[in-house]
Amino acid sequence: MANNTYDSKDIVVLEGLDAVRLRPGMYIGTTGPKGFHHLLWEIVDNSIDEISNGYGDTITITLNKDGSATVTDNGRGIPVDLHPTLKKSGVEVVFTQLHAGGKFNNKSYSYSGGLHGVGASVTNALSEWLKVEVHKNGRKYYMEFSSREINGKLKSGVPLGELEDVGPTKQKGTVVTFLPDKRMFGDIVFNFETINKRIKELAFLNKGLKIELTDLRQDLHVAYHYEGGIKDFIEYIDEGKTKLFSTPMYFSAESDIVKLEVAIEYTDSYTENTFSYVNNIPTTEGGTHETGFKSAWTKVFNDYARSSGYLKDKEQNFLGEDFREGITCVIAVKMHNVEFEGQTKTKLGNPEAKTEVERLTIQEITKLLDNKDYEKFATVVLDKAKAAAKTREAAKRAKEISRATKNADNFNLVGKLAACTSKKGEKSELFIVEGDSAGGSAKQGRDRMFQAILPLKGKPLNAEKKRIDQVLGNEEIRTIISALETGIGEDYNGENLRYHKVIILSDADQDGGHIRAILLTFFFRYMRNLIMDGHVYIGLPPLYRVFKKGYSEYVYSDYELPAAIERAGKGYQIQRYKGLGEMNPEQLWETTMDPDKRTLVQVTIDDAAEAEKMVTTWMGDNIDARKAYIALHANFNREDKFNEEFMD
Ligand code: TTJ
Repeated sequence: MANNTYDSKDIVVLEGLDAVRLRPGMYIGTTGPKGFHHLLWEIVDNSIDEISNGYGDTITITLNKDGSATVTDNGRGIPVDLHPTLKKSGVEVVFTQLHAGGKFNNKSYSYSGGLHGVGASVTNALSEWLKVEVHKNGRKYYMEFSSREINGKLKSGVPLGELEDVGPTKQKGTVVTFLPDKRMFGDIVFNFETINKRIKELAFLNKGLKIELTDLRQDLHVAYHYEGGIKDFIEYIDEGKTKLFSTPMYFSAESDIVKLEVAIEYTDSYTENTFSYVNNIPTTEGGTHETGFKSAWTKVFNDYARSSGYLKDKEQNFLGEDFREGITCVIAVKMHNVEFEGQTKTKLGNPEAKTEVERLTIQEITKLLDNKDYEKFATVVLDKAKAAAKTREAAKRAKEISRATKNADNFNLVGKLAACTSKKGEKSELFIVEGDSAGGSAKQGRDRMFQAILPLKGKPLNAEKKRIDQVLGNEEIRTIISALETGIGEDYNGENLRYHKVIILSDADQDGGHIRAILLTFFFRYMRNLIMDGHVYIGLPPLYRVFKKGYSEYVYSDYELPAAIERAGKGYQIQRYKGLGEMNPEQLWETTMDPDKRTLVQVTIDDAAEAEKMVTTWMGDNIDARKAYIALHANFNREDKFNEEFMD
């Protein structure tokens, strides 16, 4: 604005859709890629609602060459008749009326009809244009909106005309095409992988739903359809794991408060993997529904152990965690008026979800356990719990060791750690360096003010295959645990984190990749929040140095090498670094450690289920599955792709 003085004519009452453009954060969280894709999910949600209410079975998403996206379904179609009080067609209401409140992540989802159109107006408000076709009662209706300047002011999502009957049709359903507005989102475009991952999850969560994605920009097409729903989801996550019972246990139940679906399976692993959802939204931080389920599961199986004589009178009950060792579990809840809490607003807060999920779970498993077919399942659960309880005792001892490392006499364990001078965690970095020789160079080359070095001599053990007591018994792992000062597992406390950047520095070869995968697996299993909170990084060492008299350039990938050679010109030489150990301290500093010059890749986990599958496939014991996975994701080891391929 040219001048900063205000008078009364500048004070406007924000009306309708224009409010969305002024405070996009309130409606879509951010105007980054996440908010951009939110526009699409607002539309898709409507179609999912329609289909889960029993109307239609197919959703298609098309990413068009002009940057717009088209969503179709074969449901009943948005209402076309006039809204009695608003005197506008249903279509116009859906796309121009802001849903009251409109606060991001605080919507009351309609899972069983009634509240259609929630949020679609937000997509319209933030689009350059939006076009709707409704196929209903044998007629095709059309309406178009655009965001454009009217009397010198940019107005959001204004109808170009009324809803029109444009002729007969044999189809049924709704077709919406919209172009996100560059004035809001700049150069952001739809990301095939982001959408692909989410629709796959939606297909698992909504059994029977057929969902297709076509990317016309790059000629890609995928389609998902799971008749088994979350049962298929479990089988997908556990592909390649050794199962203790032939098929996942599954039940669903409904009351006037919640609709509940659970699938659960035991594998021979030692960790718990629970994925919960509310209204198709992942609740990464868990919440009341998860608590209710867990409490029911523990109660039912302890009762069963007593009544069947599996637990003798004087023996103690199993703990909840004993029953959850090696489980993969998907809990999907649908309910109204959800409240999300927690740091990332992904924790369900509604107290009634705990009591209802607990009640329904007890009721349903009790029914299943009366069935002879599930006798074997119950035995699997109890045997697993018994083994878990036994190692829990051993783990307790090991945990005491881990806690003791926080005290004065941890000298032995952190003996190899070269600590930094600064005591401020936010400023401090820990380099976990492969090999003693590279570790030595890193110690000499570092800025000791804020950079600590921990050399790893051998390969630390594979966290995926060991029980917690063995993991904690490993010296390399214990050194890492004591250096970070957070504790592990349920004891993990991010506030005590000694180094806010934990940087894994390993060679750019197979062994280095393996060490990196082992460390990430350990963090994923025992310090997941370290990754979630963005503290874990991969350092990228150079692969080559191209040099001649008076010229030197480091090259970080094969792909960049030809250009570097060209820049060097005649008479150049190439030094190829086979490992970090070949660099002297100065070189290591300037290529890999100096914050002004280095490249770090932050490790993130957006999609915990996919990351879980990735980690088990990569680190678990099913070699065939691993080979298949590597073949599919061939650039897993390319650091620049790390986020996309491994965790993100
Ligand atoms: C609501 O109840 C009366 C009959 O129509 C129901 C309805 O609105 N169904 C409906 C809406 N199906 N699909 C939509 C829809 C689809 C897209 C792609 C976008 C939007 C905003 C709504």
